[in-house]
Amino acid sequence: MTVNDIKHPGLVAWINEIKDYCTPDSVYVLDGSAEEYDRLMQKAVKAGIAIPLNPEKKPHSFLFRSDPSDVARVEKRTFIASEKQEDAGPTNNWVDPAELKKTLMGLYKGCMKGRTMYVIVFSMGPVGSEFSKIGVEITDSEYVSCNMDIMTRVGKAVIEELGTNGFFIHCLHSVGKPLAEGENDNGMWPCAPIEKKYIAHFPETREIWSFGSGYGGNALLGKKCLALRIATVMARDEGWLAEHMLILKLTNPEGKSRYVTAAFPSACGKTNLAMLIPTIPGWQVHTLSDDIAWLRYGKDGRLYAMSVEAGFFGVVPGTSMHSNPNAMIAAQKNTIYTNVALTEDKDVWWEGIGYDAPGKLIDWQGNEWVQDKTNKDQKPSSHPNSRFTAPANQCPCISDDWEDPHGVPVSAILFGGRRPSTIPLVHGARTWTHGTFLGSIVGSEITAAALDAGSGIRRDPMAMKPFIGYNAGDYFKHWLNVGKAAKDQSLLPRIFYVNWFRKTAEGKWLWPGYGDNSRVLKWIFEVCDGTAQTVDTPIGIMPTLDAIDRPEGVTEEDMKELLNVDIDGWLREVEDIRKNHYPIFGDKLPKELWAQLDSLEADLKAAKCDCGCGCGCCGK
Ligand code: GTP
Ligand code: SPV
Ligand code: MN
Repeated sequence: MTVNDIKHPGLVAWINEIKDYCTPDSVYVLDGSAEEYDRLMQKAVKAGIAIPLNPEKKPHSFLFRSDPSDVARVEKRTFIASEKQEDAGPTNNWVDPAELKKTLMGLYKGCMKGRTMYVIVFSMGPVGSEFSKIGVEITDSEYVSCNMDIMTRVGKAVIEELGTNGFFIHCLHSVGKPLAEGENDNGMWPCAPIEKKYIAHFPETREIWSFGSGYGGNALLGKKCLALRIATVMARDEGWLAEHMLILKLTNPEGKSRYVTAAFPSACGKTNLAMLIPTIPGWQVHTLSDDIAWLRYGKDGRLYAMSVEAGFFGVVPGTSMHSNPNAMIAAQKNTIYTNVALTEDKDVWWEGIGYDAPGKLIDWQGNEWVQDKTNKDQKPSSHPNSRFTAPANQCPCISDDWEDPHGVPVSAILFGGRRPSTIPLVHGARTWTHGTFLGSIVGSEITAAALDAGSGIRRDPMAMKPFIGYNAGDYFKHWLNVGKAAKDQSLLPRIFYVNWFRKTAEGKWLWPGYGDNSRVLKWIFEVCDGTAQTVDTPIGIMPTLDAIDRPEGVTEEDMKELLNVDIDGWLREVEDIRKNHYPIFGDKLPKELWAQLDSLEADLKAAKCDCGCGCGCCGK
């Protein structure tokens, strides 16, 4: 399609403005057709940056290898440029918007030379849903265009929905690598050096300007930039929630279903939980989303979650027919692989795929790689943050209502992260406010999903630290307000904190995870039904020792450990929150959350007090 096919004067004007400024060789508007996807992909193949995979092994699929500087989100180069610094808050990098635009204008000038400028009109959420949002991404990358084609709804139907004056979120993207006359990428992933990468958000004007990276959340602007950072701001203004949450449907043996959402930090198990195959007989899980959910009240007073993406951008390493067969099947065809290894017969391979490397490979950096199982220090063939991009409707366990324009009513919200100790397998909040507190203290070991987040355990409130587009203290307040806005508190989802990542002193997993997590989901289902065996503890409600069926290999002793309330560990946790976490938010931290922390501490001390009075006065 061409610009002439667009009947929206505001959009046409913006396209022309960017074209004149970035000076691409040509402009192309995506119609979202299969033929178009192939044409764009062939262009990437010709430029040597896409490798067609063996059609017998992975039909209609391609491998890309990115630049080593461009393998994950870059949080240090991500900016929230709100008018006031205070509105970006303590968890974001802030730059004055006028200054940042000036810097970026310097970089964007002529940046698309030698390239095609693609106009991607896309919908986050089903086309036509009153809750969906339309974005327009202008990009000079075929990789981004093809990925957006899978991850969002793109093209004609969305352009029609936008009409002549519909609102859209402006998303400008360039890889930041203009080409000279006659030059093509010639096998080199195009991007700019790290100090020239900018993932910029202008919350007041709902704009996204991204420069210099072609990878994942930095470049597929519908995902973290729009559906989380900009959407959190819109959600605050409009009274809903934009969250880093999977959505799943859990069905019991009697055929009763409940919907569960779960927020875990990047690379902490959302895709795996969303596609889980229960190990308990008769139970089923179906997937609606593996990464992002938008939640709002329905007319019946319940909170509904809508799935906003159309595909999965999933972590590859560790994915196997054993750990996640649904993801393996989803990514079997029509899939884009990024930064995994290539086999001699043009299939893909990665660490944790479940079988040995079949012969000589080409690793994610394009070098020959031969598996050496005797060498524990061998560099992996695939980058730890290598990803597959696969259409959601290819997933065997996709839920039949995943495109419901109203979303689905949520029974339970889970928070979690990678915590080798202290945090038990599961505990539940007593109220929405207590649940908001649990979300606010989420912590996790750092993963490879961000390039520059350091190591150790970091607090990642609601798994949203890198994705809240405004002041995180105000975001907590907004969570509390959403709870207060409930017509009937008893209709609110129950909130839980789970931890599949407990380790023994020897560093082994204490809990097998994956399909066995269904045992915890079953208990949560029963809590929602009011039939679960529970005990009240200082940290919240918990299962009794035998309330959760034990998987093979988990002894009663292990279960005791998994469900133990480690009073001293929790008191250290409280101290860390009090000293290092909550003060970050200053006056913006809602008093209700400080009060939750105080009462948790008092309850822990009381549990420890053995002088008999139960108040903690003996100081133990
Ligand atoms: P993002 O796409 O970055 O948001 O990640 P995600 O939250 O969807 O994480 P994903 O499901 O891709 O899992 C990331 C890693 O955690 C993979 O290497 C998994 O193998 C591992 N993992 C997932 N679930 C479990 C579990 O229950 N137990 C253990 N031990 N590991 C798990
Ligand atoms: C994450 O990091 O949480 C992801 C991958 O889901 S990205 O789209 O790159 O943000
Ligand atoms: Mn994610």
